[in-house]
Amino acid sequence: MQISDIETQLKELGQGATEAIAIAESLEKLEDLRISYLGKKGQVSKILGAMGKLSPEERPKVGAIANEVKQAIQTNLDEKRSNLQAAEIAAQLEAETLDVSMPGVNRSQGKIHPLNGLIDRALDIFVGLGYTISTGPEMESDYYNFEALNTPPDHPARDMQDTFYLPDGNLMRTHTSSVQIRYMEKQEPPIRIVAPGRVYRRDTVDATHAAVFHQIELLAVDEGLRFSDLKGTIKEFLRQMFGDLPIRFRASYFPFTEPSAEVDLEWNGKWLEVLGCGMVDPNVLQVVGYDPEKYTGFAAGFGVERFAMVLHQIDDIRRVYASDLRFLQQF
Ligand code: 2U9
Repeated sequence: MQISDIETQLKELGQGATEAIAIAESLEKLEDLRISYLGKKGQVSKILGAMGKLSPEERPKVGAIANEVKQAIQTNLDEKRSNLQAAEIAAQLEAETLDVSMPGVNRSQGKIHPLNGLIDRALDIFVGLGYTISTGPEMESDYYNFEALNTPPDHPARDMQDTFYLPDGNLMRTHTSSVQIRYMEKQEPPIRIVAPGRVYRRDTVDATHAAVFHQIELLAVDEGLRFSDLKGTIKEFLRQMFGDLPIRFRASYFPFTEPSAEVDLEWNGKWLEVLGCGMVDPNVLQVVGYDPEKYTGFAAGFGVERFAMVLHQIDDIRRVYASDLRFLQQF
């Protein structure tokens, strides 16, 4: 083989490479071309393999041309690669373009449930009046729920129809008064506590009755507490809760208070019953070891759902638990 043949072949190869690189349309294709031209077993190497047949004087000449061609191919490849990469990034940016004029995704913010909001408000008022919050178990013994609260064995509240009894003889508390008995067993007067929590009644569920509802109960025991203290406390609480509405006390009966009263609130021309209260029955004080000659107490209790229904004009208690956002978003 003549030196001129090798030269021609190298130049033609360089020409062909330039054309092939120019039309390559992907980085993969470009890599194939690089291997095909400049790889160890590539076309340039193949031509240079024939150099062995040339004279020692001719070899450097051909070597120089080969280097030139190699260099030219490499430069072409590099240039094309950066062009293809730029095009790839441009295409990616185009595809990922964010349209800032699109409407945003609305994530609605969570809110306090109206019942919890009301419980928080009521507790805040009592804490402001010097009361401490106290809680206790929802599953109770007959003793803490009834016996200690002066509720006789034949009282209707103890009936199977009215209370959820558990197979082991325990029951689901029907009021939070059991919390106050437990508290009094451990603490000496003076006491001022407020007991919020879930209570259970085996009742027919309708628009105004739920099997599970929430109560807040209040208890104060001290020397010299009188019915007027109870009245003042209730009046102040209702004033902070509902505003300055007319209220009235009506004589009533509860096993654990004597005397007892129910409190009504005049709302839109109607008297609505909102809570029960009374002076703690001396028998209850005796049971927890307080001297009824020395101490007197007053107590009050109300249903949170009933309060919410009056305050927010809700017609059916079941709405409060339905988790219907159309209802909840009104608060
Ligand atoms: C002790 C002694 C007495 C708590 C009281 C009421 C009156 C009352 C009802 C209101 C509606 C229950 O939710 S309701 O069904 N409660 O009328 N509760 S006095 O008396 C106590 C509490 C604890 C040791």
